[in-house]
Amino acid sequence: MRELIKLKRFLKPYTISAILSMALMVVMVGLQLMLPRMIQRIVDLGITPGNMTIVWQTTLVMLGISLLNMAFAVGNTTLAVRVAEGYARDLRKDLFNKIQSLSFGNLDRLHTGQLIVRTTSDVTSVQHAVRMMLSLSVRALMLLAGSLILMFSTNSQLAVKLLPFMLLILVLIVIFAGKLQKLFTAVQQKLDKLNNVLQENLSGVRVVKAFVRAAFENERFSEANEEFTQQNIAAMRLMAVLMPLMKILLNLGTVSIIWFGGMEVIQGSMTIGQIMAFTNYLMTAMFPMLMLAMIIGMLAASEASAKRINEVMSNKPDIQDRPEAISIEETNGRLVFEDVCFSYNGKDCAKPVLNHINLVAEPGQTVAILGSTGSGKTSLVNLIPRFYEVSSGRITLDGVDLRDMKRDSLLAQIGIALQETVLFSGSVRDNIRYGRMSANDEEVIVAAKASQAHEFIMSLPEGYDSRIEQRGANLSGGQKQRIAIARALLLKPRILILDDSTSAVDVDTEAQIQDALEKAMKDTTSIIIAQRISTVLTADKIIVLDNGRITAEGTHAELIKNSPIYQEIYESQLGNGLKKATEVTGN
Ligand code: DCP
Ligand code: MG
Repeated sequence: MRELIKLKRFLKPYTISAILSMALMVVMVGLQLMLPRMIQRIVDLGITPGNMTIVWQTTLVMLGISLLNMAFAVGNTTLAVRVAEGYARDLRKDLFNKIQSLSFGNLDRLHTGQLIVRTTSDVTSVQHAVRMMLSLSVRALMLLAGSLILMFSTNSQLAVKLLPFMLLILVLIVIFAGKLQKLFTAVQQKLDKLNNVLQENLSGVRVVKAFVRAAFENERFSEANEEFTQQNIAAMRLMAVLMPLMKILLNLGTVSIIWFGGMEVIQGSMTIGQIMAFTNYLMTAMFPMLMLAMIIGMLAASEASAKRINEVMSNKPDIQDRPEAISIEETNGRLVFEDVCFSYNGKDCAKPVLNHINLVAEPGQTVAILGSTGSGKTSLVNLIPRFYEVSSGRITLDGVDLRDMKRDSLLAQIGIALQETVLFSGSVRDNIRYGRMSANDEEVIVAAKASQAHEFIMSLPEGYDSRIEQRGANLSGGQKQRIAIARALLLKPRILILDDSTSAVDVDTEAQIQDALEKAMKDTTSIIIAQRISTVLTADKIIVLDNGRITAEGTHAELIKNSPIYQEIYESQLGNGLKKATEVTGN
């Protein structure tokens, strides 16, 4: 219950509806508890003395009460549903907002697949708990207490005789509730496992097919599926035992009431009507107990869900604005790394991914970053928009530490095309405008022309209105990259970051993109990560990263003369050209 209680703040806006719904429930239970009394009245004062007036009058009253109860039931359910649905909606909204507020570091630790389960089925499960609490549990507890009290007030001697019997039922129910709780928790765990297998498989379905692992994956899925099924069957089996057992006990109860009560009737100390009321109260008391057992069992599953929701909720974004952070409006775009060290596990610089990074990018300059895979290129550029925070040292923009700026205002200065191109389902136009939906068609076309995307977009059946499928499934790698570059350019940023954004584009197109960028982004500080050396030839500054350190820095002409590592890369990529180039620089 602890985890569920932590989420009670989401009920707050619905307090009035919740209280109203419970109040209706109280009235309903009260009315329901009156019915056995009426039966008693019909038998004792109507049928036995042969008074028809009392019989039909009381019958009419009972009918009225039943109808009234039905109306109240509709009201109660409507209110309870409204509370539970509103609660779930708010919870989902908060979870979604929370996830949006998290930084890259948080997201590395929470898995996207799990986040989907948490915002959907976990919320639904907690919502069920709320509904059960609001309607069933109140009802069950009240019916139980009410019918017990009324049994005693009808005939306390008979009630006392039945007491051991009722205790037996209670003990049985407690035992069953404990068992059910265990079983439902296990069901939830198996469901989690099934979900995990499913998610991993679906997100990697292409790889599964490419490596012909379908049989293996089927096996894995079947296993999880079977475990889930068996666990469910086990839970249901217990319920299947519980129901008839309760029926037998109920019948035993009725028999003993008639046995003990019958003797009293013969002795004249009890009426037939009282016996009938008694059996009715017994029934009214039994079913809530059964309900409670089930509720307790199911709460276990909701508790597990609540725990996982709370796990997400308790995440604090790794990166937050300092209270004294300033908002930057205009920048020149002078970017300086001062002895930056960075590691993914926070402040610890013992095993850094980047170390002793010193780098100056002047306004309007193009800085190219070369380096083998895993050398830290992406990590380095991700520090500029503060996707991650430096572990030590600092990065400044126009002399101001990035951490002293409001992050939104910093991001407004930066256009970035991430290494992994992500497009959203929607039109080509909307994908390009993603960062600035107010851009007009002309601006979109200018950006698309600069990234050499205009031509292929125009060749699509509906041009800029053509639909892009989820994650850009209907485009080629190079097409996606060019749309991603256009998206970054459209922001007219002071700082442009392209992380290997032309890796899937052919060399000629890449050269055209560079030409266009040079013209369009004259005042922009550009940081460009590249695998191909041809991409970086014209850069104002080239740095070579190796194992998280800058091992060479300079223009192409300087590096080709002084840097063995650069010469090596150059030779391996443009082997034949090397002689020519050295000849040129040699002369
Ligand atoms: N790394 C990590 N956690 C992440 C991302 C990366 O621990 N969320 C590690 C993996 C590498 C190192 O950091 O050992 C550098 O990773 P980069 O992504 O910065 O490497 P590159 O961008 O240089 O490599 P590539 O050319 O493959 O993109
Ligand atoms: Mg990278």
